[in-house]
Amino acid sequence: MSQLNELTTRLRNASAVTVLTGAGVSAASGIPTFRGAGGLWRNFSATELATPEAFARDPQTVWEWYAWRREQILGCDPNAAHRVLARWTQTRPGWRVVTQNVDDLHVRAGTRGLVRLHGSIFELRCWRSCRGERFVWRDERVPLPEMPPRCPDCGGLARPAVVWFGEMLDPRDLETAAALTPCDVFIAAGTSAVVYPAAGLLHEARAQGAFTAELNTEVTDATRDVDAAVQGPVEQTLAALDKLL
Ligand code: BV8
Ligand code: ZN
Repeated sequence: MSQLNELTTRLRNASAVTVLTGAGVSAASGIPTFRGAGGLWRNFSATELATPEAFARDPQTVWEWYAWRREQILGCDPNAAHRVLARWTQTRPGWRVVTQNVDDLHVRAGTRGLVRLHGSIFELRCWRSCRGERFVWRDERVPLPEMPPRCPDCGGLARPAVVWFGEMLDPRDLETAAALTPCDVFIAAGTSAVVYPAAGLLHEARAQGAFTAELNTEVTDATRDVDAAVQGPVEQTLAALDKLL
């Protein structure tokens, strides 16, 4: 039986399905992935810029990178992968999406009960956490009126309200995601599965008996660990799965 057929059969009989998404699901919308061709900006890699150390050293440059990404993302729309996943969460109770992406495309596609592990590129918070780390505000203006943007409360530096490398994820998000690993089917879609703790969710699901699958255009660190690896662009493979269900 082909990997796609086996995954289809498993999904048909599943009541709890968790899909972990990465940058690959937004590729077809025109947003470059981190490790793909478009992943560099002024020859910096994401792991060099998406850190509190980089921001402390040079907030202007880090904000220019985020401003460039925000402008790109605002010109992009959700693609078939986002739409299929959104419909699954709306029509199939127990089917959930956990995303590593900060581009808000799952939100714009209407995904119900979305778990965002790394925050949103359109949300900001105070660099000094003058009102606590959980005080976050939304600002979708492109370009931002002031660079770098300021905190409305203390007038100090604002930062993107995303989780940087070396920073803890919000324990509430991590708990919600972990509670979704005891499921019938766990799918890793469009992710290189190298960033933890997000990538660890696949192993947690497998350890609890889930049928695991990967939807990716290439072989990744996770491919050897999954029960079904369906190669191809996720915007096509998810649409094909949706038709077969
Ligand atoms: C933490 C938000 C612990 C920001 C992101 C050394 C020092 C410090 C930390 C570490 C270290 N070593 C390891 C760590 C832990 C680190 C980590 O995992 N590093 C990796 C690089 C090894 N993790 C962390 O730091 C995390 N925090 O561990 O804290 C801690 C403990 C105690 C005290 C303090 C802290 C925080 C990680 C979160 C980082 N933030 N994003 C922003 O976006 O600006 S991660 C960012 O990169 C994304 O959010 C995403 O999660 C990740 C990119 O991964 P992918 O989404 O998978 O994207 P990628 O480009 O890699 O792959 C795309 C895939 O799609 C590819 O496989 C490709 O083939 C496929 N694809 C492409 N097109 C398609 C497709 N597939 C299908 N169809 C297509 N069309
Ligand atoms: Zn402040």
